[in-house]
Amino acid sequence: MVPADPASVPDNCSRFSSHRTVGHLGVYAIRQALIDRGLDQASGGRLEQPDTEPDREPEPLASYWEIRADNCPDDPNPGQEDGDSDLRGDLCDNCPSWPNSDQLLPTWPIPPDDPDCDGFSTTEESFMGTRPLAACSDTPAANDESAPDFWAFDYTDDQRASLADVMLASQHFNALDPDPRYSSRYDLDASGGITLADMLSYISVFNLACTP
Ligand SMILES: [Ca+2]
Ligand SMILES: [Ca+2]
Ligand SMILES: [Ca+2]
Ligand SMILES: [Ca+2]
Repeated sequence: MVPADPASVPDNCSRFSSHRTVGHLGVYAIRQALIDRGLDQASGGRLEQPDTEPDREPEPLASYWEIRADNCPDDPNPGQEDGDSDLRGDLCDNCPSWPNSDQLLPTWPIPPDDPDCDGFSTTEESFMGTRPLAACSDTPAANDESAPDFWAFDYTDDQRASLADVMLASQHFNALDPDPRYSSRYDLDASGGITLADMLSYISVFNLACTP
């Protein structure tokens, strides 16, 4: 038998190698496209490369690059921090301490530096002694949770700004610091007195709940 011309024999190894190279080039091209669309591994948690090499076989694309949703697609946040666990990263969450995955805001005004979106800035909450990173008491049952309060309007910790809260505040009405009846906890506008302005501030939230 006449030996075959080596040049005419298909080289399985070369074809296989070429297949893998083309396949990997495709993977890298797709990966680059993902990077261009904001899915970059530099920000962490976005693209992962599992160990695929031991079997020496071409890997399906899906297993080669596992793609996870980025909780802040437009901002680099390698740690993917999400303090309120609403699947929006802290960096791009309009209320990072209030679970609102739809990013809808409460009906009351939100001042600057109000991460729990309860209508009071961290400075105001520090003055009143409420929790700046938690807007709502854990349970709707009244008076079953210890201080400090969560929502400044809600003295009864029943997750609602109601007549019961206004009645409690009214016991301190017209008390000016240092009157013993004065307490910064009831001084919602930090004016140094429990005045009509503090009572009237309930109008915008009356009978509303603090739950998202
Ligand atoms: Ca969040
Ligand atoms: Ca949130
Ligand atoms: Ca607040
Ligand atoms: Ca209440």
